[in-house]
Amino acid sequence: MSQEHRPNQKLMDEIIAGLTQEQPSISPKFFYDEIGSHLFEAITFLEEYYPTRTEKQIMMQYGEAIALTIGKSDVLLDLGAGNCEKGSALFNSLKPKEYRALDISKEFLEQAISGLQKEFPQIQMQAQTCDLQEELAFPDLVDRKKTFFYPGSSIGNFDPDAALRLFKNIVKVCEGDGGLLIGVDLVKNHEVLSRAYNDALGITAAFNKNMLLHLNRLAKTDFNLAYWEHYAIFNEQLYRIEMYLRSTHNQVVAWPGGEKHFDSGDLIHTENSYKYTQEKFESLLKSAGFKDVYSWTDPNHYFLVAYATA
Ligand code: AVI
Repeated sequence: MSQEHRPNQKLMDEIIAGLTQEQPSISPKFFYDEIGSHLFEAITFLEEYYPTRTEKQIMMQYGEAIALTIGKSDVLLDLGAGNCEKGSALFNSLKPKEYRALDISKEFLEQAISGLQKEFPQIQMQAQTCDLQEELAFPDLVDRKKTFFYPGSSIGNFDPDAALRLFKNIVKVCEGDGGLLIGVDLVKNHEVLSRAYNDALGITAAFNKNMLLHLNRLAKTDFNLAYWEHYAIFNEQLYRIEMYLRSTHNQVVAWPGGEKHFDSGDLIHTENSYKYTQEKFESLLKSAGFKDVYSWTDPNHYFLVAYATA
């Protein structure tokens, strides 16, 4: 039986607790079932969604300078590694002795690693399950120089307090050596931001709505996708894109042992995607305890790649 078909009481409780709040909200981690992961990959190819290709351009243009700044590292720890494509692109320049791929699901990582291991037999590779909301600890890597890698502006999906907690945790685990290489999306023209989350093809809408299918399987809810629509706006006060699912009808959603009424127009919050100015992001890294911060950006100043030393 796959993990998905085994009822997981903890996840069910988390989902129902989120749905029954006054402002219903579901964690963005529930986007990423198999279809959701493919839809996210499709998003990264959209003309409107500039972050992925802009980060790649920065990494290609400044790859050498970035590698020189980082210097030698024993272990490359890839946070939210997914298919390991971005992490493995650093192997030739950083030459790590060991690669540790971390993500919520180990199954997916192991597949990616087994292919990579043949190409890079000299690098010791390991997949590890990891929830970045929880405390990170690597007792087997004490005294080894660690480079953490967190690309794609995934940090934007944490609120700034949670981002600060994660950064402090990384500083602690680095034990005064190594650091963090991270990509983050910058504040920009609101039209550009809004278009990136409201693409004409409707892939982001499908990505958002697919979460309901995932919830139907995980929590046995009976969401009818025909009664929900994608809604994404830029919150100018909080510098974040907010994504919601909006009810298009008066309706009742039921699950074993409960139900909730939604009026037409009611919202379920599904994601925040924070955008930073370069100054704010660098000062967030410094306030977490990183010593020096080196930054690289693109000519439009759309995206930032930073290396912070622990
Ligand atoms: C994964 N994360 C950085 C994406 C973002 O831009 O916040 C997720 C996403 N949501 C809608 N489009 C992309």
